[in-house]
Amino acid sequence: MAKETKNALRRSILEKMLLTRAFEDRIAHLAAQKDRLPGMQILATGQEAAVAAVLALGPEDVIVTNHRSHAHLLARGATPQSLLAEIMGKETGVNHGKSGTLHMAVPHLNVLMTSTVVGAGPLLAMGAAFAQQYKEEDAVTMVFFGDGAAAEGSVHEAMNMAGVWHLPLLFVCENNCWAGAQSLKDHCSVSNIVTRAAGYGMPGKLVNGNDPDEILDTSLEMIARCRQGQGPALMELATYRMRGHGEYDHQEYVDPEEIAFWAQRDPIKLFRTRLEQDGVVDAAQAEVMYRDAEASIDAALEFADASPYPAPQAAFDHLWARAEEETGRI
Ligand SMILES: Cc1ncc(C[n+]2csc(CCOP(=O)(O)OP(=O)(O)O)c2C)c(N)n1
Repeated sequence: MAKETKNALRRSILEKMLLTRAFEDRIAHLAAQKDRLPGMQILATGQEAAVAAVLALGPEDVIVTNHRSHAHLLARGATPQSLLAEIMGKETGVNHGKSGTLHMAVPHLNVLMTSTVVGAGPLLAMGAAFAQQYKEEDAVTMVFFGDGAAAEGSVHEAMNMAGVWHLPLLFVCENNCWAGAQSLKDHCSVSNIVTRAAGYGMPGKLVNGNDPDEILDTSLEMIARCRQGQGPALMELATYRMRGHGEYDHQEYVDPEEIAFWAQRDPIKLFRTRLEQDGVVDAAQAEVMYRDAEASIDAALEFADASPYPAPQAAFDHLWARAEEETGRI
């Protein structure tokens, strides 16, 4: 990839990381106020570098994500308005206020599903990748899941069949060291998920999950491989969950030194400094990006607040998608 194209991509990555942080900081703020947001809120704070994987995809590709989805959805092009309105249960939300935060789908952006059913994503993604292969499309599927999900039988089944059928499926495990209140060593027999790739006949790569450059390079390489019909691959992002499992969870069970260690590795601070050092953005441009992100969240909140709740009689609308109408696919 030409240097200028790559640097333009790196600028977009920083922009989306800043947008995600501004979006999630606002959610945390709203969640702390009584009766402002329904349900639980699960944030990807500290994991924003994952946007690099999404930005390595083309518009024809499909993504499937999990309950920690904001970075993925914003990177894919979902607007803060439509996501915030959804989270607030409003009619103008991405799923007309019916999915709430944990099950958002954005068919026109090929975001097939967000699921909080742990381990459900990879099997669904396997189906999407099978369809892409069957229809001889030049497209791939990328599925995000956590280290906790990697312990589910469904994820192993998906990896096995993807390996057997050489599906164009990129598994992206965001290993953020925790699954709910369980640490990795309490639920996983090996120290890294990536070692399991060999068992399913696919390449695996462990990357620094707080480094967007590493994620971008590995994603581009693995996506190209999938697109060329060489079968699935697994990328593990070694990262950290900076907030609890939901905004009610204040992480009393986590050693404060562990959180402090990872705070030093904040992916946004590190990437912003690197792009400034590389001359890809200057300090003033980065500041404008930050302010633009904040302003777009202000506007999104105004929009969501002013939006109506869905009418009770709409409860049975939009429950089933017509694939050909929603996505142009049959
Ligand atoms: C099948 C299933 N089992 C348990 C849960 C409860 N649950 C929700 S998220 C979660 C932890 C998931 O951990 P991980 O996959 O590592 O993702 P992370 O939250 O760390 O990003 C659990 C146990 C669930 N939603 N679905």
